[in-house]
Amino acid sequence: MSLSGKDKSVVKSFWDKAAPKAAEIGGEALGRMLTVYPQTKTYFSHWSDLSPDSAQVKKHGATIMGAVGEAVGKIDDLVGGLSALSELHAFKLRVDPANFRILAHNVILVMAMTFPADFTPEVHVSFDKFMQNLALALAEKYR
Ligand code: HNI
Repeated sequence: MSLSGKDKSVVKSFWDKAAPKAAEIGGEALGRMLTVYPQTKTYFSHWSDLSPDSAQVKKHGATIMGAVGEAVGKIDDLVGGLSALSELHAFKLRVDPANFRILAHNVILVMAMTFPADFTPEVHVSFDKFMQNLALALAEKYR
């Protein structure tokens, strides 16, 4: 399901609002993913603390959301824009791409928690489509 011009503008203007809180949102989303979907913990077994309060989880949550923010800037070419990151996850980290959707779900949940007024159904639809397209782009090199 490709992003319409309207989806892109909705995502960009919502991101302008969310960006200052991106690091915090990423930490919360990653912490929830690791707690609620414990199968995702296998990829982070080299970390000493996988709890939601973990400094490593918070730091990596910020890294992930930094990449999501860059992806907003590359919204017209997610596959090209995310190809290096896709390659890293496919060949070096060997992350099962099913997990991208699991993380996307958690990011959306935390967006809704953090911005109850701004995360309208209209924003939800477009942001969900964006995260699904981002997940697809990250899975592109798995072939
Ligand atoms: Ni992901 C590293 C972005 C989903 C497991 N990941 C990164 C880095 C970025 C990143 C950026 C740092 C790259 C570098 O060092 O050059 N990851 C993203 C994005 C998504 C995502 C944008 C989806 C929205 N990653 C996932 C998922 C998993 C995952 C769903 C596993 C369940 N990522 C990792 C692991 C690392 C990683 C593992 C290395 C972490 C470390 O510190 O060793």
